[in-house]
This record gives sequence, structure tokens and C-alpha cells, in this order.
Amino acid sequence: MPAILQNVNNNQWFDKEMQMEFIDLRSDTVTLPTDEMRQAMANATVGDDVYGEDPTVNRLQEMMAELVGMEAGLFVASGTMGNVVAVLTHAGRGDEMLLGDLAHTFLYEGGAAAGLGGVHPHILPNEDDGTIDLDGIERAIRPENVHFPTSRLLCLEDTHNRCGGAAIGPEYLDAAARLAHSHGMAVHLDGARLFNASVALGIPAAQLTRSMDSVMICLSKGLGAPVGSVLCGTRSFIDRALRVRKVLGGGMRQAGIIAAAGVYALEKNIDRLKEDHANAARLAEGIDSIPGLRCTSHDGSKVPTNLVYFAVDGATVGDPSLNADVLSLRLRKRGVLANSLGSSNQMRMVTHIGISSADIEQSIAALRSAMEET
Ligand code: TLP
Repeated sequence: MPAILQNVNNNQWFDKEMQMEFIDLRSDTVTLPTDEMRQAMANATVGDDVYGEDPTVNRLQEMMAELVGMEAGLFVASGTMGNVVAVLTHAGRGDEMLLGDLAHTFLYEGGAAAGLGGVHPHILPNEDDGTIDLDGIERAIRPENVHFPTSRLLCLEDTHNRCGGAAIGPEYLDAAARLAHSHGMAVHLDGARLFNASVALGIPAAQLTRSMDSVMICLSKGLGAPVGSVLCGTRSFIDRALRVRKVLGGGMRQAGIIAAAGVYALEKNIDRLKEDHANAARLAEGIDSIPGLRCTSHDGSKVPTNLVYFAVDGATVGDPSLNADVLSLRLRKRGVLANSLGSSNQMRMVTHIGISSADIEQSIAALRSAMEET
């Protein structure tokens, strides 16, 4: 796909073979910096961040720490790096981390926690709303015994990507943290889309993180910055995380150039996430009106955000061979990019700053026509 997609006009994807512009709903990671954001980057004051001397990086770290009510922040290259640095700072070789079987850290981070840090993942079933049953967590925590790994860390995710982008509220997060803390464990929150949760629930981000020991927030998803995430925690946690980041090769130098986009995003792009949620809700409604499609992220069972997941059932429209992979290709021919989750016969569409309400109507029309293709 990258071979035939090229970026033109700064904000449109263009397929050279098909001479077509695309509505890109594959992820909110595909967003491109606006002219104003690029201007902020060009004007950034920079210094050597490994010496701690980049004022823009320092500002970004302080802003994020304040937003999540924590003492300090650390700018990292990606969400994956932020989660890995967090796990390796909290836990050592042979220690165990408890996490959901649908957690991004478990599914999509190349096994980094085990591969790089020797941290043993112990997975528990995620509920449909992204939580993990508290009794299940309690049963999974190991007693002190020479045979067992030490249960050191609980990892949670909010919003929960594979659970339909569900926003998890503070009551659950507080209760899970209380349980983990009572057993001497730390809690890390993968808050790649934390501000989507905060906006959807109508509460400050700090209310979601008040019981957490660390949180990672992505700048390069709904917030629209091109690169980076921030890991936050106590001052002493971040001091230790700084060393882990350096060991992983993540000590960047004049990183203020990219941190400036993050500062801009925190100032301008949080409130507008509600537009993405409204677009997602309209998309979900449209999907549910199409025979053979059933939206699972907006089914009333959880708090939805900007991720729209839906099941494809070709058999109900008389075409058993019509699955998520086939639908994805048919959509592409119609100028809409969306990811198939393959064998589970689910698809995901993600709304973001590059998607307008007109794009949503066009995508619904494309879905309808793709489902009716014979
Ligand atoms: N998620 C990506 C893919 O990796 C699946 C996406 O398109 O949604 N935590 C969560 C909850 C995420 O969804 C992601 C990215 C990450 C961490 C990792 O962030 P990056 O891509 O910056 O390493």
C-alpha cells in the first residue's frame, strides 16, 4: 500500500494507480500536522534534551504532567516506547505484569516487555467494556512463594482500543488501583487516547489518572501531532524512566522541534475531540442501518469514543464470501481506507482531525454500495 500512496496537498492521500483521493479511516495515527502546527514547530526554541536543556521538551513534559496531575513527564518517541519504558521501570526480570488479553501492550508491542525486560505477562480476559474483572485480578496475584514470579505491575488501558475504544471511568480505575496497591503492586495506564476518554466522560484527565502510578499519553493520535508520547509519574519514577529511555536509544537531542507540535496539540486539539466522537456516533448509526453490518463499539454497552468497530456478516445478505477482508478491498475501490481485523470478521474505522462530517456521509454511502456489490 505505501508504494502507491503518496501524500499530496499536505492532507490528502492519493492513489497513483487509481487516480483517487482517499478518506483515511484506518487510524487516528494517520493525521498530518496542519500549517499552524508546522509553524509552531518551525518557531520552536530548542536545546540538547539529553542535557535536559530543550525548553520546548521541558515545557511539554510539564504541561502533560500538570494535565494528568502527576509530578513529572518524559517525552518519548512513541506510545510503544512509553509503555515499554514504564514496564521496565516498574518491573524487573522474572517479575510479572497482569494485563488484559486485548491490551495493546500484550497484542501489538512485539512482546517488548518480555523480550527486552524479561517481564512475564500474565493475561486475564478483558470484559467488553475494557475492564478486567477485579476478582479475577485478585485471584491472579501470586502469593509469596519461591516457585512463583513476583506480581509487580497491573497494566490498564483507557480508552481501550480493542474493546471498541471504550472510555473507562474513574470508579473502576480507582478500585483496580486500590486492589493492586494493597498487594504492593504498581499500576500503569496505557492512556494512548486518554483525552478521548476524558472528553467522552466529561471529566478532567487527572480524575482518570489520580490513582495511577504512571500513565502514557500519545500526541500522535487524535491530538494530531506527528510524533511522540509522554510518560508521566512521580519525580523519582521519571528519573528512573529517563535511564531506561536512554538505554533503549530514546535519548533525543533537539527534540523540541517535534515537542512543539505536542505543545500546540495540548493547547488547541483536546476540546475538538468531541467532534471526532460525534462523527464516530453518526458513522456507527449509518453502519447499523446497513444489512449485514453490526456495530459493536456503539451498542449501548460502553462509553464510545472515536473508534468504530463493526462485524461483517456476508451470509445475511446472501454472500457468505463477503468478509471483512473483502469489504476492505471493496471500500478501497470506493476511496475509503479502513482496517480489517481479518479472522474475527470485524472492521475498524477511526475518526480524527482529518475527517469531516461530509467524509462520514460519503463513507456510509461507500459501505452501503460495497455491501450491495454483486
Ligand atoms: N495503536 C495503533 C496500532 O498499533 C494498533 C492503532 O492504529 O490504533 N496503546 C494503544 C492503546 C494504541 O492504540 C497504540 C497504537 C499504542 C499504544 C502504541 O502507539 P505507537 O503507535 O505510537 O507506538
